[in-house]
Amino acid sequence: MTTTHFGYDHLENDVASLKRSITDKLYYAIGKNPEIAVPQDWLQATEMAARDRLVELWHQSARTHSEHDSKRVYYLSMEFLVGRAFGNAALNLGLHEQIRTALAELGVDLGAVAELEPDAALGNGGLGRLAACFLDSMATTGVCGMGYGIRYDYGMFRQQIIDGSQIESPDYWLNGGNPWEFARPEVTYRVQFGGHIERDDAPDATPRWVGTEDVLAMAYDTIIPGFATQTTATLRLWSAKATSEIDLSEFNRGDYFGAVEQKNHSENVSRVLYPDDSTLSGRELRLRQEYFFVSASIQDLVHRHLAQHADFDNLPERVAIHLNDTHPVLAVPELMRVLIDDHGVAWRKAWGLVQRVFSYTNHTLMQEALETWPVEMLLRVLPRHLDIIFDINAWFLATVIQHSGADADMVRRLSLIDEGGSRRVRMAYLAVVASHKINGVSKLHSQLMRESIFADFAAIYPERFDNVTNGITPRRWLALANPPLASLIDARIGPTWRSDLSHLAALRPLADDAGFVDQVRAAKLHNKRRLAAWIKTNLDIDVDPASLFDVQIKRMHEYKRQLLNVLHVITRYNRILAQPDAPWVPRTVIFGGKAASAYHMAKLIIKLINDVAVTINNDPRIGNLLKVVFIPNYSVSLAEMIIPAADLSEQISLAGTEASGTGNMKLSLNGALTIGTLDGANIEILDEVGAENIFIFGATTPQVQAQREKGYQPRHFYDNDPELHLVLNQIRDGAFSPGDQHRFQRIYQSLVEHGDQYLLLADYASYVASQSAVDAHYGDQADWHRRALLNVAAMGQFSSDRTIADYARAIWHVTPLNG
Ligand code: 26Q
Repeated sequence: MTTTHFGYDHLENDVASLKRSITDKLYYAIGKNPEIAVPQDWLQATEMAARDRLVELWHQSARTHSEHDSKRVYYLSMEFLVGRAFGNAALNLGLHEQIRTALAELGVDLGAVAELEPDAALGNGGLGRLAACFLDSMATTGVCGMGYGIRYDYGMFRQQIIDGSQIESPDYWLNGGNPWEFARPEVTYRVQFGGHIERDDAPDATPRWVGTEDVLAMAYDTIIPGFATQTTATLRLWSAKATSEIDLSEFNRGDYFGAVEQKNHSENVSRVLYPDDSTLSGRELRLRQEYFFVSASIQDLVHRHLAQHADFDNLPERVAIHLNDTHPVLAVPELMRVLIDDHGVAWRKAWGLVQRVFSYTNHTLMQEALETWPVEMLLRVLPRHLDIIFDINAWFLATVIQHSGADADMVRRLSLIDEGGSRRVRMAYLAVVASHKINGVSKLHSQLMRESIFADFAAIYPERFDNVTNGITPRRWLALANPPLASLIDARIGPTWRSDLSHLAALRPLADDAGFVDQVRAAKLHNKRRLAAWIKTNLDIDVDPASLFDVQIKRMHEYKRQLLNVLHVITRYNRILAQPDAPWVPRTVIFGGKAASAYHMAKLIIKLINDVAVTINNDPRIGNLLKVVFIPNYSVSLAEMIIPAADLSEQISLAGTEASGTGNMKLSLNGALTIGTLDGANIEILDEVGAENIFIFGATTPQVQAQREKGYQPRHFYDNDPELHLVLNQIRDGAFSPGDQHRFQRIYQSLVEHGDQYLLLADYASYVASQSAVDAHYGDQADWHRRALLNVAAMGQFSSDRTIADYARAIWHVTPLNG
């Protein structure tokens, strides 16, 4: 099938044409005159003018990929944490300055209207943001990519801090309309739930899945522009719609409100993003969400395949389907079902195709975060898929018994069904058995993955396991977020780093150019002033832009050890009080991050940070030497402001717990020095920047294992380190919670009495010592910013373009067009 080119692609990009497009949109699409337009109208009109230009590239890209007969990559993800689209579109189109000028000539300030765009926060954190970076890089490098996910009505909840505590409220991001999406009512699939299976007596008769309650999935498409290329990618998100049967059947019984309720029930499936919270696992609505988007996506891609090909024989040559964690793994039995039940493909043949099509990325080793679903629930919600999973399990176990001589114990360990207690399906095992490649997201994580959770599988299928270290898009995370630094870089090495980040290495010699290093310092100061002004306006806290900005921004999780950071903050507070006249390096410690709504300890840590902040910020003896700021509602757009202003990047997870991290890459790319453990991608950052340009502390993974094996005793550290002892007692005895002496007792108990699961006390002394080394280095500003520049220069490896090139070559077997 060829795409017809109607010759409509004619939009010009000079300032006059842009002005014309914007005022036309304002007049005809928004229905307003410039005289009565409010800033939101100008934003929407400008977005639509930019979008028209993207549409031309979108069609162009479809033609190009069709001419090259590109193999398609489908990236299945429950989350796409995209953030704002406008600045990114303008940047990628190369129209930022023209649009700024066009708007200025219309009397509108680009910066001010751009701030009005809500974030598309359809993700929790790292995994969702990674998916967004991957779309950007697929578009840019010319991989024929499509992201499939859910068009949640409510994205990641909004976080307010009230009296120091997190309060959640819904994020109805679609309120003002979404000018970036194209509704596709004609692209609608039926998704079945419940019912039962009917089988005829004939041995190979196809089972029929009947008596189901169905929901419709309707497509919404968003264009993902590539940077300075003619190629784009597409994000197709599914929204749930009630079927007309529902309306009719209830309606005919005269039950109008019953019909409306039913409709609501069906449409709830795409209502809200689940917060990353393992305690919520097992929720049936979450299972329905997973199946809903996966079923629509599989039907859609099968439909597209059959429009071009007579059968499925070449499916693995034409299509790669990637599973972003196990959340979309029901795509495996769903593709089996469609092939077998809907298209009459034989079981063994279908399974052979499936195994060559799927690949899977694991993002966590933590046992409690691995997805399992009760057999009972699957039987009720997806009976046919449970059948297929049992068949896959039977095939798999028979194969391992035959080829590896597995004994009963090994069979029990390998089984896709956990028979202990209530029977559950192990989704990660299903993903491993069905995929030709399984990868972790950093070298350490991939190694630990092979040695721990998938050890038995790695013994059977060693060739399937691989590493692909994460990356970030340099467009959003440097070009867009940090114009002062970007233009300094441009002035010295040119603009090509945007498409090939390894070019940043050319900055290395400039570390010896005192003039340039001073410009880097000035750019950082500019960004810090901007953040300080934001903090003053929004939180009414005075922070000194000359102080060291120490930043920890990420989801609140015990393993990430925000609490270790707090222990250091209190230690520093005590030390300043003890020696007020010592030459302290002034610091501003900045936190940001959301806690899952049911994660009580994470919420208590937020409260502690805020109460410590109140105590320290209002202590006249401290003055400007130490400030603590918790920035509420951390988001992609806030990250774009905070990251360029950071001096120090806190990456302090317990070794062996953070799969990769990607904030670590963003901060270093923006000239922050890392203080971190030998965990996740920190290790690879260390390899690139060199030990002199990073602050490494704490136990290594083998040391953590050894510590645990010999029986970790946190109380030993409490008893033997007087500074630590004092800090823990202060937390326990209410030094930061005068109104409620016992408020933080549970934090003390979890550390001293309940085993300190993440070994904070073991790493405390080395962390505090490392923080003192940070102070010493910060004192020499020229040298500090020289090291900061060397961090920037060393980040070439961590572009998501490199990551996508790795996936393209080793996993998807596709050739990027702009490679
Ligand atoms: C599971 C069940 C029910 C509800 C929610 C979830 C859920 C949702 C999101 C579980 C996990 C997540 C997200 C995980 C995540 O973001 N992991 C991070 O992935 C990054 C990209 O690879 C890594 O850099 C981080 O190290 C990893 O923590």
